[in-house]
Amino acid sequence: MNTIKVLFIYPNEYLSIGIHSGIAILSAILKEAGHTVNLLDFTFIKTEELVVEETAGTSVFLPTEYTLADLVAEDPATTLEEAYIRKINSFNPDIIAVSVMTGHFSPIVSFLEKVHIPCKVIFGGVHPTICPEETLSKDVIDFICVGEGEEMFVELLEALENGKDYTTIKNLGYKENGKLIINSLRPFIDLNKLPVPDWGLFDKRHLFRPFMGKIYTGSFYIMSRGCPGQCTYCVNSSLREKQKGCGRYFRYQSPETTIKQLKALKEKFNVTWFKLADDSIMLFKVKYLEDLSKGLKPLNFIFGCSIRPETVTKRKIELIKEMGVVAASIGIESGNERIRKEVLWRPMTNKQIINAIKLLQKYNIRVSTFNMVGLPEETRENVFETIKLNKMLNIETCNVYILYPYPKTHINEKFNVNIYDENREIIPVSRASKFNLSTMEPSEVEGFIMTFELYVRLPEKLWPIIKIAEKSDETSSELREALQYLVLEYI
Ligand code: B12
Ligand code: SF4
Repeated sequence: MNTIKVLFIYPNEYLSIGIHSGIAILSAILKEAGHTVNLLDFTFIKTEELVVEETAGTSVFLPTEYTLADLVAEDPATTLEEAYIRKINSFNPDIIAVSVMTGHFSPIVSFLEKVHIPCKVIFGGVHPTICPEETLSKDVIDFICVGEGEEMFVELLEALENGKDYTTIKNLGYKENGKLIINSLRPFIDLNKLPVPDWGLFDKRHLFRPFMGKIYTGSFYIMSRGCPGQCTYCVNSSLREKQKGCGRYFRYQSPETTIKQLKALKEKFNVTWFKLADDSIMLFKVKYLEDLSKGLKPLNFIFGCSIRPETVTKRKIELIKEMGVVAASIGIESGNERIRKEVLWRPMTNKQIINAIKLLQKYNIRVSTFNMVGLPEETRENVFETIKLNKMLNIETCNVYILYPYPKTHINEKFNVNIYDENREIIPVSRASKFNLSTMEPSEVEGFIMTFELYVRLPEKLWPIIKIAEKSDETSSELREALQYLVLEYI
């Protein structure tokens, strides 16, 4: 072998658009090391007819001249197997590299068990990092990457290329005579040494961004790794624990690196919009944001970002506004302070959330919130506290999810949740209500997913009607449609 041919697989959901930063960084690094990289991305493989549901939330983005549905309209429907075989035949990889979150794990393992695999397979990403033994125990997987992959993957490919010993490579997991071996971890890498992520590996449609009636070009970009938070439903505590001794867990690159990289992405891909994927931009120091803002302002980007409400200050908001931030997402998660503090370990008060959101709104930054239902100890009344908090803040878009007890999180361990079904497959995120962690029935929790935004956006007088729409029968579905229409046309 001269150089190694690496085929990344991104087992993403259909049309869940956005460039995967992990794969894009690894691809740039592998190409720099002289390898050939290709991608099998499930995002645009049209396996089913697209159903575009216009939800109340989409209204804030205002219609644009074309939609994502238009972009895929001409795509021929195919199966994932056919797409895989075509790619394998045309590229003929030496190694298949799969990046997985927990939700992707069982489907992609079953997929690989079904198809013919012509070469070695390595898995990396959040799931192999938090559940290394489980991942490596699968017959179809030869290697895993635990934690950061930049240096490990280059060293592994070099060893494979030259027939050298790979058994001492840090962050690597492998099998020896059927035994699972997971090597120790290396120090965290210097984020300032990372190359510009290889967005060119991905389908251009990942850069499609409708916002406020216009279409922008761009995707996710991340300046930091880790998070100082301890939230009980999040894998961060477990990632921190696992990587103890690797260096400072919450780490970030310099503003100069960010400015240089965003400039390069603008030149190459005509980028006008970035979603900063860092857990909270407010965690960066004032001086950092000053430098960032100074360097980014002349580039005229618009940005979306995430914000932890208790970290907000007026000065930091002024700076992000100056830099081009036009939208921010904030995790409310629960409107009940006790649940938020004692169950979720999110110590911020309602007052802090209200002040943070009002301040953002004052600076004309559009706010979307993240909320959860189905929380341990949660009652129907508590859900209405979350709804009312969103309502009083005039939130333009609220996202709501059912809490999923991801492996190795505090909640998973406290309630000893088994996330596997009878076939040892991970229960999908779409069936999270089945974990039954709250005081409500799973059907009631699912009902809130379908109606949460209607409760937020329609007057309280209509709530008894929305309650009828919480059910999953046909009449309720028609009623939801009528209520959605009401929101879109009149509110
Ligand atoms: C941006 C982001 C998103 C974006 C984009 C996702 C994406 N494709 O990158 C969007 C908004 C789409 C998203 C959605 C979701 N996300 Co998300 N997301 C993130 C976030 C904030 C940053 C990811 C990132 O860019 N990291 C930086 C890159 C460089 O790191 P990385 O991907 O881990 O890659 C490194 C290593 O893992 C390794 N590596 C990764 N892959 C591979 C492969 C190989 C072969 C090798 C060798 C190495 C390797 O090397 C890389 C470089 O060091 C993370 C939290 C976080 N801070 O990581 C959550 C996170 C990944 N998301 C999470 C979740 C739960 C979701 C959702 C399920 C939420 C929901 N309820 O809908 C959805 C799933 C959507 C989907 N399509 O599947 C969880 C995953 C938990 C878990 N156990 O799986 C995380 C960890 C958040 C959290 N703290 O709990 N997410
Ligand atoms: S603030 Fe967000 S990323 Fe940080 S621990 Fe909490 S949920 Fe996880």
